[in-house]
Amino acid sequence: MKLNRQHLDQLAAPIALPAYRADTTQQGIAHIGVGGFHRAHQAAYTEALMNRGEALDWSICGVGLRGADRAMRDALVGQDYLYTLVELGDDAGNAVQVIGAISGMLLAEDSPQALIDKLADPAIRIVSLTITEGGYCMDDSSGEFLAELPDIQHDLAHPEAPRSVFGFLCAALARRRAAGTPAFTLMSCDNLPHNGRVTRKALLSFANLADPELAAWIQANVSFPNAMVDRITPMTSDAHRQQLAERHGIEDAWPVVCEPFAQWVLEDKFVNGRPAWEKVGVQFTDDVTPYEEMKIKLLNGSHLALTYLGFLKGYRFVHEAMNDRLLRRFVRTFMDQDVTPQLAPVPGIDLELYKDTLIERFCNQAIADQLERICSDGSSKLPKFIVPTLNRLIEGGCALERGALVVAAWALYLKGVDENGEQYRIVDPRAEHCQALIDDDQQLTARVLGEETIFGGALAASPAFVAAFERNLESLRGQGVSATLQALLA
Ligand code: CS2
Repeated sequence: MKLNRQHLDQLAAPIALPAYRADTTQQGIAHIGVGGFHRAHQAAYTEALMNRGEALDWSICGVGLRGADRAMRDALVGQDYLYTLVELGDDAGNAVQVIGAISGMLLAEDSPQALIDKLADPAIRIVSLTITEGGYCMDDSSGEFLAELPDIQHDLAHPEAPRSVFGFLCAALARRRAAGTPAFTLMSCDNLPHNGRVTRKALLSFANLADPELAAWIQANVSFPNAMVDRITPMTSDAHRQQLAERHGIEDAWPVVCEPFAQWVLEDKFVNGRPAWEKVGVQFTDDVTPYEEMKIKLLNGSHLALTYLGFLKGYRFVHEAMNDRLLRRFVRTFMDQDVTPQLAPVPGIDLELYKDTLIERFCNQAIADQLERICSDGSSKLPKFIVPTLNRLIEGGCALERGALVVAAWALYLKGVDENGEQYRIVDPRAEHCQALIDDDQQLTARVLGEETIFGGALAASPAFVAAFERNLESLRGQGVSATLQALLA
């Protein structure tokens, strides 16, 4: 049965359905970047509230800025924006839910004006973002806005027909200011340390170049809450679609599969109201810093520690890599020895238990999370997820062997062929640039570690790190992943 509103009443328990009427809702959030994660996280939390009869004026209007977003819009529009969320755990029952919290989706490509109108609409009081770690146009080593990027230059020259997220946000905020409409909260849901602060810096940098008066208004009127967001959400595969059709009779063009676990810790800084998300499990706090540091360094950082080694060894799924005794021990040792000593105490969280849970989550076989997904965009994930950890290790005179192995594995992964001779593609907007770093064996170390946009300056400046990197790279090449790990963990 094809998923749409008309067919909803043919679905029955255990499939959970929207418990509210679509015609009683109004859009209050515009979300830029409708992918699996948004649909498994913010939209699911909002749906839970709507199912209690609340937040009906916070329905979500999806927004796509890239040509690639058309496929998602087409899939959703064909089923009245409904989609299925399937939670898969190894022992938990598999919860299946149809979600209706998204009630429309606009594509910048179709009409930049319609999109600016929407973002300027007084009913929209929150604009949220999942535009990927690399989407904020920030130089990771200097922390400065990359104003010279072609899309940014384009938007500064053509403010009425923008392409970039910051161009659209400024165009809409200028309209709100002129019309006397209150500003919106700009809420990042990407895995960046201090994601609110980074969003603020990027938007204000752009606005200052475009119109300093507007920048001052934004500074005074827009808020940028920091958030820690967490839910492992693999890429939807054809197998997922087929499973849903076979097991539950639902034909969904783009369902979402995720783990049962979800967490959202959020600063309560909303200038124009917000849904009462605290009623459905969101934790509000004054300072997200310790939570996001814990999550990014332990979860996202360990994902990177696992993924390049696992991929080189020939694994393609996270749980497969975790079933490798050596890899699993390496990841846990990295968490315990390298990351944990750097973490501030996290209110209400037992770090040992948190790490046990992470290991369990990584082992989830039912969701079959793809290593390719974790490997992707290394050039923007490494600086956020792992370089801060390495910098602290170097500063503290700590052991560098494990950290250096992670970077060496990434460098070797860029060759595009694993230990079994299997070739694969490098998914990264900067793939070509990164692959050029490892082209010439003579220069490899200096080029890789000297790549400041990814590693800053500290790795290349540390003779101990350089030596550890070279040892590990040589060992990976000569001995392979398993022997390298065996020696390192001995
Ligand atoms: C992953 C994240 O893409 C990655 O590298 O580490 O997508 C991770 O699955 C999420 O942050 C979990 O919340």
